[in-house]
Amino acid sequence: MGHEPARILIVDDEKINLRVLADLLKDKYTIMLARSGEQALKLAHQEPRPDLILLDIAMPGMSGFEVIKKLKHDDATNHIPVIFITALDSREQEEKGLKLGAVDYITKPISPPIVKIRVRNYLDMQHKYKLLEQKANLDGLTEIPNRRCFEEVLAREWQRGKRNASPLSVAMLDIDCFKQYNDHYGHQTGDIALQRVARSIMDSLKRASDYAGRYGGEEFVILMPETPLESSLMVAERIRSDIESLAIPHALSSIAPHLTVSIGVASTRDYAESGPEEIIKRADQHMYTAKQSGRNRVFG
Ligand code: GH3
Ligand code: MG
Ligand code: MG
Ligand code: MG
Repeated sequence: MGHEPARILIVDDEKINLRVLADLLKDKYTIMLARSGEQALKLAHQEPRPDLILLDIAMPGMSGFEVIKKLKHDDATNHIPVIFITALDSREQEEKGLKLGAVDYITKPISPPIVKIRVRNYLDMQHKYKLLEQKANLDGLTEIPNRRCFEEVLAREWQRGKRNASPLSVAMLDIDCFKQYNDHYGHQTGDIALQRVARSIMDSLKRASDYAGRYGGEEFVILMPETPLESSLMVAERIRSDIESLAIPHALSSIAPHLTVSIGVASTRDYAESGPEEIIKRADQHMYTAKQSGRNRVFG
């Protein structure tokens, strides 16, 4: 999140309510305002997304309850904490609001200092949550996405490819003779080589939708949505040759005097007949074929 001020989306059909809340919070936060549920949903989807939403319930058109339902049903917005700020002060309404996933329920008239403190507390929590989420998704050594995160993205891209009937390709990369590399240069130098390989893979990817992760020890995986086999083979070849161009010395390699990798590539053929594990399996088999046919090459 850096040190940018947090963004708060305030939603209320009455201008005066928006003004009161905005005045209260504008010194410390970036404020976005919406006068209706429809407008709120639009702003919640805009990048950068709000870090917190203060949501009125009674509004003409879409009510706050409908807004939170939509936010919670959407992967892009369901992580954003929502606080209801409302004149509806019955227990049933409060229960309903919290059941729908709001983190808090504040009734009007508000107490400005208490609203300020609650907002700060939820933003602190949100910040910690984001840091933890980042840690859970990134590989500690190479700081690129880890296998767990990759598998989540793969599952999502698989569904999207299936929906749009668009091709999806996966490349599985394995460093050649890496055991000997560690034996000769030591584990720490091996770790540095892994970091350089990860960086090089990221640098070789040109499309924003391409996605790379560390799959295992010295294995990396690249996901290329909307990419047919021929193009993904070209990407894989660029990744391979970029890594070779790093010219990381490898005295004990049986392939070359520098570090090389073997890559297997697979593309979806039939979404109906298989799942995401199947494309990984094929990419892996092709990687072994690349190994068996001499290493330092792409097979697909
Ligand atoms: P091949 O060309 O067939 O892939 O041979 P290889 O030696 O690379 O394959 P093997 O699977 O036998 O060895 C993989 C090595 O990768 C062994 C392991 O010590 C090393 N390795 C795995 N994870 C790490 C890591 O995090 N850091 C370091 N330095 N080495 C690692
Ligand atoms: Mg209202
Ligand atoms: Mg391996
Ligand atoms: Mg290897």
